[in-house]
Formats: sequence, C-alpha cells, structure tokens
Amino acid sequence: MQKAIALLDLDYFYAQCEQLRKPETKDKPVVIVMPSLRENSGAIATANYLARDQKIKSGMPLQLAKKLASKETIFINADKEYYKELSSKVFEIVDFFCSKVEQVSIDEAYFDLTSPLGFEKAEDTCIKIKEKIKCELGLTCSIGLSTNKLLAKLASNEKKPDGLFILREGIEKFLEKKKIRDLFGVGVKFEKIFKSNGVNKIKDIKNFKKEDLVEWFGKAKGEDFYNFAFGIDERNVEPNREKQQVSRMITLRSDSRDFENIFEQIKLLSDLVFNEASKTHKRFKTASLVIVNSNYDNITKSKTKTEINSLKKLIEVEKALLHEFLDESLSKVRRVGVRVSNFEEGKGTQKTLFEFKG
Ligand code: TTP
Ligand code: CA
Ligand code: CA
Repeated sequence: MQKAIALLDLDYFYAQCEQLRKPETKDKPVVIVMPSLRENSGAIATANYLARDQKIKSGMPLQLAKKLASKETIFINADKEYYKELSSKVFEIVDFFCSKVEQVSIDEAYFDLTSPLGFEKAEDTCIKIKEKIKCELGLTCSIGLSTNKLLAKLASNEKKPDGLFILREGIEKFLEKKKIRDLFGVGVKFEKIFKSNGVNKIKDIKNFKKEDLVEWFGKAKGEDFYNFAFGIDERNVEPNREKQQVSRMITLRSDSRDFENIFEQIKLLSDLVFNEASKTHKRFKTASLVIVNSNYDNITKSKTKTEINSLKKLIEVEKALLHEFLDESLSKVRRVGVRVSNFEEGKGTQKTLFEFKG
C-alpha cells in the first residue's frame, strides 16, 4: 500500500496567534519578540509576512529589526503559554481525524494517513483538517502531503501560507530545484561540508557515491542524506500524542428520526467508547453526541460534568443530548457518533512537548 504522510505547519505561528486576539493589528506588519533581561533588547521569534517584506525575520536581534521596521510595524512580546494553548487545540483537531500523529514542535506535526481507501482519501482528510482549524480556531496552516516524511516536509513549504501541496508525481523534478539546506537534517554546519565538496543543490549529491557521504557525515547520516537525494525516506511517523478524545461512529441503515432506533446505536457506541477510554485508566468530563444529518451537515452536541465515571452515566448524558438534538432539529440522522474527551490529568499524561523547536 502506498504511504500517505502529511506534515502540517502553522503559518507565522506566534504572530498569527497575536493577530487572532488583536484584530486591530490586521493588515499591519507584526513582529514577535523574545525579550531579554536588558531593556530594549531581545531576539525576534517570528514576523508575519508583511513584516518579512521589511526583511525582518526569526533570530534577528531586536535592535536590527527596529531599524528595518516602518512606523506601522507592531512589536509584541511573546506569550508562550497562550501559543501553547492554541497549539494543543490545533493538534486535538488533527487527533480527531487521525490516530497516528507525531508532533515535532509547537506548530508542526506529521501524521500518517495511509489507508486502503487510498491517497485521495488522505487528500480529503487534509482539506477537512485545514477547514476545521480555520473554522473553529481562526488559524491557517500549510500542509504537505506525500509518500514520506522528507517529501511531506518539503511539500509543506511549497504553498505557504494557507496551502495544501500534494507531492505524488514528478518527485525527481521537484527535488532538482531544492537547495542542500532544504534537506532534512542539514543546518549551517553540514551545509558547509556539502558546499566544500561542491554540493550546492540536492541533485548534486547524485554525483557522489554513498560511501563519500558516509565519509563526510558518518554511516547513519551519510546513508540518510544519500537516500534523501533520491526522495527515499524510510522513517515512520512515531505517534507521540496522548489521546485527547475517544470516539466511534456508525452509519444508520437508513436515515432516521426515530428515537429508539438511534438510541439503540448510541448505547452500543457508548459501550465501545467507554471501554476504550477506560483501558488507558482515564477519567473524562465531556461527552459528545456527533450527528451527520441527511444533508451531510456535522452537528456536535456536548455536555461537561464533573466526572462521567460509569457507562450508565455516559449513556444518560448521550440520551439527553439526543433528546436535545431531536427537539432542536428537523433533519434526519444519517450517521451517529459518541465521543468522550476532556480527560483528567493523571497517570501517563505527557508533559508539554519540547520547549521550542521551530
Ligand atoms: P516556524 O514554523 O519556523 O515559523 P513561523 O510559523 O513563524 O512561520 P512560517 O509561516 O514560515 O512557518 O516557527 C514556529 C514558531 O516558533 C514561530 O512562530 C516562533 C517560534 N520560533 C522562535 O521562537 N525562534 C525561531 O528562531 C524560530 C525559527 C521560530
Ligand atoms: Ca510555522
Ligand atoms: Ca514550524
């Protein structure tokens, strides 16, 4: 089965988070500063695209950025807690669509969408993820979808911001344009080694033998870089996120508004979901009823209680939600789902990921 691997990267992330809560900064150059102890000094964490047009970029000293800035440019001190909060909401949405998610930094994650339903299905899922992130959180991201991690990452940079780039064919040609620095794992130091050997572009690697690269970088890295030049990357997506929710859905035999008929299915789904959630010894506080109606609209109704600690309680909450749905809506139900979330912090909960990795 051909693999389908995606990389999602949020656009000008810290700046976008600030612009979300400060609408008055819309259409202005915005620069996020990591202040240092000394007054009026610090480094630039990131800049939105308008500020990048002024040549302001990540890592630059604040003083230099101020020189490049115009009167309009807005400088904001970084608020990492707020960005982390938004980041976890984003990746909870990804978790909802995919169970194999590897978060690699505050604004970036790989996810494996390989399935017997094929690449088109993966493409469709990426579109849905982008839509949901935009619609629920107001944030844009760029996604690269390809057959391995290396290509997914490169693809994610192709259509920034708010892009989706599918890289499935013409991989050799795609790699031809890329600089050596674009290769995964190549920073300043390795770039120098490559360049001193006359390798400026990824395709130049092909003028050498695998053994040459092993000599320059050691066995593991040398072999990886050599394979990467041909678009080959065997690395798997290594899921590293705690499950944020457990859910199950089912399609009814025919569209229905019959309470008993739908409730029967909800009881079965609740049983499956409760068992799965209990396996990880987690307690949860939120139960949701997810409905897809005959027009394919998605409707989610949720209730949060101090603790939903038995199957009976879960079914009770779901029952009330179904009543609510049928009272409020005239549409027929096509698919029905049960979801639990809002897990209690406890055993096995992963601490925050890395401090920072761009
Ligand atoms: P990046 O994904 O590298 O950049 P970005 O999201 O700001 O912009 P792009 O649209 O090009 O993806 O980094 C993610 C966040 O990490 C960024 O918003 C701020 C932070 N960061 C730093 O604090 N210091 C740095 O040197 C870099 C590169 C990023
Ligand atoms: Ca980013
Ligand atoms: Ca990033």
